[in-house]
Amino acid sequence: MKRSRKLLQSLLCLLLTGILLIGCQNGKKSDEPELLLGFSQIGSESAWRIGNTQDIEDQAENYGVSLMIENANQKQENQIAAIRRFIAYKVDVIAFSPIVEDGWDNVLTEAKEAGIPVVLVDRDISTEKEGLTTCLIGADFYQEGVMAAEYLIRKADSLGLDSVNIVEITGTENSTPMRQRQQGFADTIASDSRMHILERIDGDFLKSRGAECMRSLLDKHGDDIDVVYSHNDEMTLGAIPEIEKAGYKPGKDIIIISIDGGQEAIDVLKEGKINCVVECTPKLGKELMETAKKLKNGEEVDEVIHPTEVIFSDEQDLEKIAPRGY
Ligand code: GZL
Repeated sequence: MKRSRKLLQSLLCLLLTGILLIGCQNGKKSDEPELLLGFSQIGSESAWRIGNTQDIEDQAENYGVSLMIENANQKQENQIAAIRRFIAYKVDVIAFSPIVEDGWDNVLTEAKEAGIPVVLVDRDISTEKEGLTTCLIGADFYQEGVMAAEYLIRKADSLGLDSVNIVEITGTENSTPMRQRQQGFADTIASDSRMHILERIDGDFLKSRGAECMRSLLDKHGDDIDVVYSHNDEMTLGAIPEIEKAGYKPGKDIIIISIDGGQEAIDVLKEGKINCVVECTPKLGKELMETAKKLKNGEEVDEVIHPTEVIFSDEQDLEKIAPRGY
């Protein structure tokens, strides 16, 4: 009898310890108030986006944050509707990645009037109104454009080129990454008389559009194209087979510059079919959870949080690139 009571007591202790550990493991102390975060995600248009969603879900788990996540399937109206649902649900914090910069004033005014702080993730908005958002957590896209152009200038120097014709496949019209990657690149090549932009075409960050755009650019400019500057890996990966079908060697006959740094593009970089990939990390979840917790506790938050980013290019030992995780 005594033995079975002892056994029962030790089993109970083990069970209790297990429960406590799970509670701590979630990063939320048992006495910490629940934090309900509503997040509107643009969609699943790229490996970058899918990686960003996964990281936010993982970090919500790690930080013990209750996450309501809605996928807008590339439609601004779906994001606006989701934000309205978060307001009705009285979440503690709203976060979203705005597919385009304009058109948010009304719904963000409603969030402000409801006393719910809003965090921008990945992309920015453009507004005349004050105080609609608290913080922007995302890449310095302008600097990404600068790094892409600086690579091209070094590449032109190393090849001894005296004229460089560029076609640019841009991301979603009026989105922050599209605007700033274009501006950073343009400003950096502006003083280099060798550089000429033959044409810019909107690929909407999609692989299928990247292929269509490349076909059109090749039909129009053919042999004149020296460089493709693509605003994301998906469009680059769509464009490369079209370049090969047209009889050109990507990475050799045509210099290929891309942005994001997902595993698939890095593998193609290692094959020598892409020359440079500028990193744009999708791993913004940790900063989002820490910012949301600060807002919940009424603490000050930084206005802008930029992750550190690098470039991967044929100037480096590519075997040293660690697995990318997206
Ligand atoms: C960049 C992000 C962009 C990626 C694309 O932070 O907004 O959107 O570069 C994604 O892959 O579609």
